[in-house]
Amino acid sequence: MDADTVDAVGQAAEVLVKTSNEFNVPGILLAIGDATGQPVNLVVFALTIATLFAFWVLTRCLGFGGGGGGGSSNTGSSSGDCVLITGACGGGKTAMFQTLRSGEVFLDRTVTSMDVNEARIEVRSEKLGKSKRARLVDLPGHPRLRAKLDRYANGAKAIIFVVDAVDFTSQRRAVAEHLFEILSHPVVQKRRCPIMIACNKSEKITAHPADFVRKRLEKEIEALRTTRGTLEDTGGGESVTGSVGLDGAEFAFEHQRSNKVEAAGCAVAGNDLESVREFIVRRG
Ligand SMILES: Nc1nc2c(ncn2[C@@H]2O[C@H](COP(=O)(O)OP(=O)(O)OP(=O)(O)O)[C@@H](O)[C@H]2O)c(=O)[nH]1
Ligand SMILES: [Mg+2]
Repeated sequence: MDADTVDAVGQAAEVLVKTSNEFNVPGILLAIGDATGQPVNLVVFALTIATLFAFWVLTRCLGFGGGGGGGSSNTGSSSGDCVLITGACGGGKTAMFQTLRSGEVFLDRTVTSMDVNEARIEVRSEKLGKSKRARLVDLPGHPRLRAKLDRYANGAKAIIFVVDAVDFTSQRRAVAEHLFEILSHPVVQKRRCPIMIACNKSEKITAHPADFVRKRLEKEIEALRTTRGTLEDTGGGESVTGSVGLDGAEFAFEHQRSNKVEAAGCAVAGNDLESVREFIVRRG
């Protein structure tokens, strides 16, 4: 239950207490009992059930208990039309999700997401002159919450991997490990999801260009592939579920057989998200 729901329940409880203080509730119940010819405890029981049902209908209508971002808590697995927004903590996934959803720049968030945000929205690419309805899913970047990918991968049509293009150099190893997890994910491979590396915060003068990020990630993934391969050979490592890159060749995104990978710059700041919108319209 989120803070809004807790507030709403608290307010409803206050109203009930106030109402029962202001009105003679036992007297009303006795009157209903007399009028219907039913025992008072049966009337109380029926009223309680009716109140709970009404409260349940109200909470569903107001959309409480959804995915925290104003959508259903459905994983979208049946329709297979989700565009997953993933990447390390602080890259700007939630800011991007909220901005795409509302059309207004959202840069307020400073806390790390603990839950998934989900919403079905209309995305328009001015460059393509086309729109598309897509279910966007913002997954938390914290390593302990990354298992959420397993829940949503079945419904994934495309993946946006958000990178903080300013802090990229210091985070490149962790970013590459996360991307490696996604590239080797058996469901992501099976579904042949196209992946966009969205190099966010590009409005900053210190942001690295998308091409730099892409090449650097290729190098890091090559290093990971080598160490993980060596660990597996000696029986000491976790098994990697799907293979990444081509055997006998240095890792390059263009060798990725099951997933097409592209990289582009963007900035939630200034709503400079055309590259992301275009990707969603083309691939989502
Ligand atoms: N300068 C700049 N800051 C941005 C941009 N996009 C997001 N931010 C800021 O980056 C910080 C992190 O953004 P979030 O959207 O919370 O990051 P996240 O990827 O959802 O992080 P987790 O939920 O922890 O995985 C916030 O302070 C945002 O305001 C951008 O384009 N430019
Ligand atoms: Mg977030």
